[in-house]
Amino acid sequence: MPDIEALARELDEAVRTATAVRQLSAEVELTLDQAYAVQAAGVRLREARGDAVVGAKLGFTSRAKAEQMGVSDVIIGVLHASMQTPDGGRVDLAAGVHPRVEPEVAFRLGAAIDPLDDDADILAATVAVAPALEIIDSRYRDFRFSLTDVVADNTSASSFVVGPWRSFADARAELDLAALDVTLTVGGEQVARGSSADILGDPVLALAAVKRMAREHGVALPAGSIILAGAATAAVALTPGASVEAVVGGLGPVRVTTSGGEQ
Ligand code: OOG
Ligand code: MG
Repeated sequence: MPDIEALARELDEAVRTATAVRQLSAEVELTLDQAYAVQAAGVRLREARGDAVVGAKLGFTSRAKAEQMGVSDVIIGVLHASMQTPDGGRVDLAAGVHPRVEPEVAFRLGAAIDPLDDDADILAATVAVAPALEIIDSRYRDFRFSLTDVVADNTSASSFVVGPWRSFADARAELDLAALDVTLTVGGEQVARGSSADILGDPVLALAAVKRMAREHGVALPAGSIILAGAATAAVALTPGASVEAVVGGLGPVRVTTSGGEQ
């Protein structure tokens, strides 16, 4: 039996010291359930430090991401308060191992959703939508992992930036959320391009997927939860002093700059 708590502490230490560790799968064979148990134990360690759960994220909802990382199953991870960086804010690369950025769509839940409640309507509970950037940072050497490795490592979650929120009802009435052009630029140069359709065919489908995955893997969806639907394009390595912008069609831009991390 793998020592779930010890593995969670090892990954938590890797986050806090920004030091890469060897892939867990090189030494222990984890089942998917055990990998989610490691993730949950890591969430408890953060909560014990006062770092509240503020939402959930999906990974590998686009072909571009699945191909980039060689993992094709959709995964769920947990977002904490300390991970949120304000729009236009700065992320310190020295606080990470080898951070990458990816353009996403974010949703916000007005009310808590109990994933075990068949009648809980996550679409009806969704009040807002926004363009977003996710900064992922695998704690594993060379940013390489198996499905269970990346699940245990809280799906590489590191930080995220949410652009201007707008009413979900208004956005759905005025825009085709399944056909928004997505661009990622660094220093004014376009480094990735895609469409919101690349996220499960329609990012709105991420909401039902989050509820299903949260039920399967014991993830909480408190009121006010921010849901990251997954990247529309492959992720791009961050360099020091970069100004990063994603534009998600009519949802508009979201920005972050980087500091630190000079080698
Ligand atoms: C895992 C996280 C994937 C996404 O949006 O697909 C993810 C990784 O690529 O390290 O966040
Ligand atoms: Mg992501």
